[in-house]
Amino acid sequence: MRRPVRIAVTGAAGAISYSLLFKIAAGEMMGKDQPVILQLIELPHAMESLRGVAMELEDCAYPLLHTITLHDNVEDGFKSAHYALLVGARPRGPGMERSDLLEVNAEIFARQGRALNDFANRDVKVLVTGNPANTNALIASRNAPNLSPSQFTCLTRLDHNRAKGILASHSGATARDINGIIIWGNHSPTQYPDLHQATILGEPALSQIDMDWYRDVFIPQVQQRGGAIIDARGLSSAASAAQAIVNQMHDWVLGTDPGEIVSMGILSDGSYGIEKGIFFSFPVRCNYGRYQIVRGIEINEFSQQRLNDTEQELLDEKAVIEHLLPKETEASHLNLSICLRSGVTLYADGTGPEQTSKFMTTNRVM
Ligand code: NAX
Repeated sequence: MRRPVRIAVTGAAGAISYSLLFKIAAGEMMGKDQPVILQLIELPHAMESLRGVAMELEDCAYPLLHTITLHDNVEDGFKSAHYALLVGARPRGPGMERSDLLEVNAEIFARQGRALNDFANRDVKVLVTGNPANTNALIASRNAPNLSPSQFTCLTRLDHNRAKGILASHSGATARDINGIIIWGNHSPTQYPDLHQATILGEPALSQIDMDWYRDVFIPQVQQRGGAIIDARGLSSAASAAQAIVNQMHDWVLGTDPGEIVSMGILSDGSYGIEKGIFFSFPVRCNYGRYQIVRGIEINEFSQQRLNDTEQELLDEKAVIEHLLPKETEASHLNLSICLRSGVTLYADGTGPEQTSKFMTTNRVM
């Protein structure tokens, strides 16, 4: 049996976690041979509810569930974590402006970034789900000066899966038959679900569906799917969000299938002209526990306009919380580029992890 890995989860008594934790404990995220330690974190007032969730996890008698620990603060909860799933966030309250929402969450995620920096494992992998996910990821990452920004991602796999599911239903294919879906940008209604690279059973998707349907039905449907689920169910998407978290972490850690493209919110390295220093959803492939942006995709005028819109929204979000971003991490966030093939994380300014050993040097940081 392998050594257990430590997975910290915030918002562990919430709706998403009520699906997520059981999937993780069942081995769906890290593999069926990987024991897990769950470090569950909640706000102090939700600890009793969290205790109930922990009892249920215990009652499932999962063979892979090594230990469960409960924490009412992130400093304890992130200790030695190999993976951190930041699910909890402050929801938008009545009368709250979007800028207020950005600011209150900025404080939460700044603290979480510092705690990850100070207490988590050096190669921790972080996935931010709590909304506004892209900007929260930026705040956490900017507050973790000793971690690489490439250790932070935000969840756009739900949007990716939604696009795949909706296209499958419309075309009569199954989700398995579809590849090449791309979600660009923000996890918000400005995101751009791009089908220009998508295939259905190996043939271009856009040659098999009506362009008007793509433009006027599909794109808004994917963009507005979260709202449609709230309208229908009276509650926000939880089980599908949990599935997407499992998918995104699974692929990041264990790799994507050969030829498969997935969407992940990651720090922009300037690819496709997207301004550096914001978390943006890109098409990626994963291997060796790393991700790399799929390059060389042609962007037509239709797509470019949509990329610009969602990029602008992220720049506006960043402007609202700019004063909360530590200056010391600005350079590392503007200089990142990741090369999957060599397994090396490069910094354009030539800085990188220190080379100290006189016997052998590698500059792998993750
Ligand atoms: P719930 O309100 O059911 O649960 C959130 C839990 O987080 C609560 O139990 C709360 O006590 C806890 N919490 C809040 N602040 C915390 C903190 N600072 N530390 C630890 N725990 C904290 O929400 P749920 O439906 O589980 O959704 C969680 C988050 O995911 C929300 O922000 C939601 O907007 C976001 N989503 C993001 C998605 C994405 O694709 N990126 C999709 C699904 C979801 O809407």
